[in-house]
Amino acid sequence: MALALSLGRRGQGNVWPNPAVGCVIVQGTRIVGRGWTQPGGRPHAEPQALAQAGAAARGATVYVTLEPCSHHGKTPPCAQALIDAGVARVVIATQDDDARVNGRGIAMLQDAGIEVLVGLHEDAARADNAGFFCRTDLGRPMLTLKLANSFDGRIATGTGESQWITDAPARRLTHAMRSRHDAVMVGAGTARKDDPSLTVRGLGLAQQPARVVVSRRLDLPLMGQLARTAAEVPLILCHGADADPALVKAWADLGATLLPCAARGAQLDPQDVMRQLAAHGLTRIFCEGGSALAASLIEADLVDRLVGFTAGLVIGAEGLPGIGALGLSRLAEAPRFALQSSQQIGPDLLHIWRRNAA
Ligand code: AOF
Ligand code: ZN
Repeated sequence: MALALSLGRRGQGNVWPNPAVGCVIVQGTRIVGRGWTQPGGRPHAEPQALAQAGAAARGATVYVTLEPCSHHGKTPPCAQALIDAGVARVVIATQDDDARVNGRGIAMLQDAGIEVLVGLHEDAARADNAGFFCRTDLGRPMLTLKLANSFDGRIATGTGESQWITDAPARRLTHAMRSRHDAVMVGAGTARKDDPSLTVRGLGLAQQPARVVVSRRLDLPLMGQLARTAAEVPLILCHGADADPALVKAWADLGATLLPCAARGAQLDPQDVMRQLAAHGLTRIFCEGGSALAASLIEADLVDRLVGFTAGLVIGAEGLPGIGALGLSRLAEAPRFALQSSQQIGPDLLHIWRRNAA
């Protein structure tokens, strides 16, 4: 199952809206098939592993990180494929919460006389597919907020200089983290100030994560990096219903996907932004700022994971904070996260914190 989990993780960031599943087929003491969900979400993991195993699947044990599907979707049900192949035993890490499956895959296998075991490495399987479960159970994507800051929590000097606070190894790791998410997200201020491309560079990726920009007015540079790359790498713009129709059309003509979202005061409603992104199919989002968007997401309790890269640099009170005002007066009101891991990356410190089940 540990091998199936690591195979499954290969799909993280490139199988949305589907979960990233891994499957290993064992005949006696020999691994005869290995599979994982393919880019775009199909084929599923099991038919990949079954194709490799061929006739050796008969009487074999199958380790799969998610309950095999029971529905006729764009592919036939994986549970049926396992039954047809004549496997003897299926070990499943966790049940599929998708309403079309939800225990029916397990029942199909059992009804066919196959021995089924559920729950092996369940916590790891839930964590690896936290984005998928978040979308199916809560109707929103899993959200990671990443900040690169100084020892005193600043992300730039008072004049806005921010390149670079952390060293090259941390920045390389950030690109690897982007690649394991369905989309990289920033607010309009960051898109205007930094003119980022938000692409993953230097990893030879076949499929880039989508880029999401949250901008109520859509007043983003039409000549910048995002506009230039809109036709090559998916660009999703969350905007308000009151955005200038000429800008909506200009961005659509450039190849961007436009998602109208509800407003709340002067900003877009972060809950609705997440709902619309989930409806578009996104399951794992990596938010890289800026401070206003980060604050609105934290305030709405939508942040599942905090990823911090902290440098041994002290900027002082004139420096810019990574997260804007939350309007808190009491510590008891401050959202608390639990430390998941910490590690030295080159000269910097990486620390990861979790809020919910992410
Ligand atoms: C599996 N193995 O590798 C994956 C599964 O739209 P479809 O037909 O591709 O179905 C998508 C659903 O199938 C998805 O919501 C989830 O329930 C399941 N994903 N199932 O047996 C896999 N990726
Ligand atoms: Zn399937």
